[in-house]
Amino acid sequence: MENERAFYEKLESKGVSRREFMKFCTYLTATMGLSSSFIPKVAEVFAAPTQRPPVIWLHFGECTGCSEAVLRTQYPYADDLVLEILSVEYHETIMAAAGQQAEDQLHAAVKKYEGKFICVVEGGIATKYNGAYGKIGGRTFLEIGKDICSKAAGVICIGSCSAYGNIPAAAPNPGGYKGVGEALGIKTVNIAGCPPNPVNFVGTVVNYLLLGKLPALDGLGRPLFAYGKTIHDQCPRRSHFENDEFIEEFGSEEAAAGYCLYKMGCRGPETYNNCPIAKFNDGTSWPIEAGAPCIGCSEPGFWDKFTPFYEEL
Ligand code: FSX
Ligand code: SF4
Ligand code: F3S
Repeated sequence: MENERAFYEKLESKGVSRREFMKFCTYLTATMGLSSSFIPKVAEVFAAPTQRPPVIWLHFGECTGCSEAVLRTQYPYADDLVLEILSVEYHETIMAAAGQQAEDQLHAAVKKYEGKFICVVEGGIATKYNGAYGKIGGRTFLEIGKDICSKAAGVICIGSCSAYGNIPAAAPNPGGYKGVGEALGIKTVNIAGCPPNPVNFVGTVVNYLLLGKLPALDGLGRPLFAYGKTIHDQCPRRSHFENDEFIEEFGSEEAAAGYCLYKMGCRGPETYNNCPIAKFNDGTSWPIEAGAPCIGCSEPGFWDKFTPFYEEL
């Protein structure tokens, strides 16, 4: 109770009312595919956390856009997410330590929480030439991945690079980059997308804290609540060529169909993600709403599989 009061006071000091917070919890609960009776329980995960799972967050071959996306989650504020519902023990981008000090912290955290920590991984792993195409502190990504992921309670791949290889694995891929699951031969939860939507990461973590288990996954390791439908199935532009009113508004069936970006190469019909519903930057917009065709960033084989992007499927 005391904690809860302090939590809401802190929110208010940041200009977020209790009402806005509950709106976020409603949105998150719906995104997670849970019934509205879960809204107060979801709120409690943030307001009165009972457990803070230790997290070790690794970076391999990537652009750090995934961390950028999470750090820009308006609510929960990154510091709340990082410091209050998770106990992040190591994260190169946001930690103050560097060099040997950072390495020491990593090894101390792995030792202290062995078998108990969640390993979040950004970026793919170079596998050719014993992993020579990617190193930190004298060790290859391959060595680090083998060592640390094998000691974790579970591995969450954030972004398509760690999930499936993505841009680091694009042709000609001299370093032999692969996704973490494939490179290490392990099962991972994959929050796909380049970048992924932070709400899908937050939803996965909250699901774990709330129900004590990971959400149901598809055959590619992606949480079904977020990746269960194609972009096309949920796309508002689809209605334009299927709805008589739009056809009338646009003057002809052809003009209404032109509003759809299919002929510009849209990969929405083959891409599983919840962008049309979750959107980005606090629901501001998403690629197709902004006029850009979906390029299939949450699918295995992206980037190569979908290029040239402007060619019709
Ligand atoms: Fe990859 Fe993430 Fe794309 Fe970038 O770390 S999924 S290149 S947005 O940053 O890994
Ligand atoms: Fe489908 Fe893309 Fe057209 Fe939307 S814009 S209806 S996702 S093809
Ligand atoms: Fe990616 Fe397509 Fe969404 S490109 S961000 S899956 S609309």
